[in-house]
Amino acid sequence: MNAYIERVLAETKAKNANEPEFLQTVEEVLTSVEPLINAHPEYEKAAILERMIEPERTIEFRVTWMDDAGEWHVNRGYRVQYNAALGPFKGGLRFHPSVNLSIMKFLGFEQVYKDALTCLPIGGAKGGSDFDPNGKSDAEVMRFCQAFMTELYRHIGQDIDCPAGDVGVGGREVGYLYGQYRRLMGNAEMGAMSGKAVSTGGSILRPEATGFGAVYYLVEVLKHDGEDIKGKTIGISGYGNVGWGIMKKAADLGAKVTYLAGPDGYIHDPEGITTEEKLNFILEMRAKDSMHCKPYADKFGCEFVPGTKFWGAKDVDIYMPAATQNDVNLEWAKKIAESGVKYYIEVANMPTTNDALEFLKEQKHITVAPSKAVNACGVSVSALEMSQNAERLYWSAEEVDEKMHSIMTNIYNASVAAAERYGLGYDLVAGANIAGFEKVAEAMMAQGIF
Ligand code: 2IT
Repeated sequence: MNAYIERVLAETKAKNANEPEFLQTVEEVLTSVEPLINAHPEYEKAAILERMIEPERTIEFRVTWMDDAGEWHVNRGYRVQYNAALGPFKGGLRFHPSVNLSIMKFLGFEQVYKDALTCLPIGGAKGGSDFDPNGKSDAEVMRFCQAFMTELYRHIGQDIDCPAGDVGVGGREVGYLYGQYRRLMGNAEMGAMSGKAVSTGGSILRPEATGFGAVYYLVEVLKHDGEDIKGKTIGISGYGNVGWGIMKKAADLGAKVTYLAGPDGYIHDPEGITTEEKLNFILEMRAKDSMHCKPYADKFGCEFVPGTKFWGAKDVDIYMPAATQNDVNLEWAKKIAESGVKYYIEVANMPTTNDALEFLKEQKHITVAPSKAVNACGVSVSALEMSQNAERLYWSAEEVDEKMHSIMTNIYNASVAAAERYGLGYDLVAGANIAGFEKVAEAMMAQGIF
């Protein structure tokens, strides 16, 4: 390995030994950009890697809120403002009990390169809390969001940092967060948060964007092999916003999601989750209880297999993990390889452990696509929301969709080109890392060392 990368990796591991998810993504990205680092010896003198690994700013704060019974609770809030070389910090907020600094830093680090890939003027950040919105009343969620923003507001702004949603933070939460921001600031600075409802300055198609974009990217991957998405079957994990968007767009294009995994097990619907009734049921099911997908099987009379994942099923053409990090480990990756499936398209942030990712990439019969590229349409439409807010205009669905298409095609093409430029062949994972990394490094070099 390149000596500079090796040294920085060792230093990063020593310094952040208690942050496994963060180390996982740093190792994955740094190893794959080796040809780029080899080609730029000046990066070492400018301490590019060290500066990319250290967030520009990390904010950690107390969030105190009252439940409906009048009991007080204290959660921990975060905002990791990772890198703003390309534009204001941008990235989602995650509310989930698993949230800790390691998860925030891994998500923030990934966000920097994802946001660079979009070619829109946005830096990378991530935030959130270990608050669990599941099972909370609407009033509790509102009070939590208001308490969270009462600290966060002083650190964000349309030209500073624009948070949005992620796991556990959807339109409702963004609404409450933005409402509190507006109240505290005394102005309607709409570009300070994205993922807002259309009625309050949001962009049309933002809820659908991540899932739709993932399917647009998939279409490019299939095109490369002379394949059509029509008639293809897809297995996904996760039925949050992203999974829902995939189901919807796949159905629009004549494909169908036939496997769906949730925290409680998986369902198999050979007919596909394609009708409006089924898609709406998914939304209702998630709103009621995001921990169980079994109600879908009960309602539509299909198979439910409790307590396991469907990775390894043979009667599906494409796997799209869209749940959360480290969904697919080496053991599952081996089952995926044995199944004979040709496409492994990551959608959730870092859904694959590093050894599993390496293993899947080595399988000649599988094309692997990285989440950084595949799920970038969500943040892209967030950035388009910022543009619309700055213009004080709303764009039509056609306008937004057309931009979504071209952004995703560009990301795919830029990834293919970057891998080829560095002699790596058709490597979508390294290609995306290199293309994103190159943009950030160039901007940092241009701005001087600090
Ligand atoms: O992971 C992601 O890209 C997001 N959660 C969306 C971030 C955003 O700013 O819309």
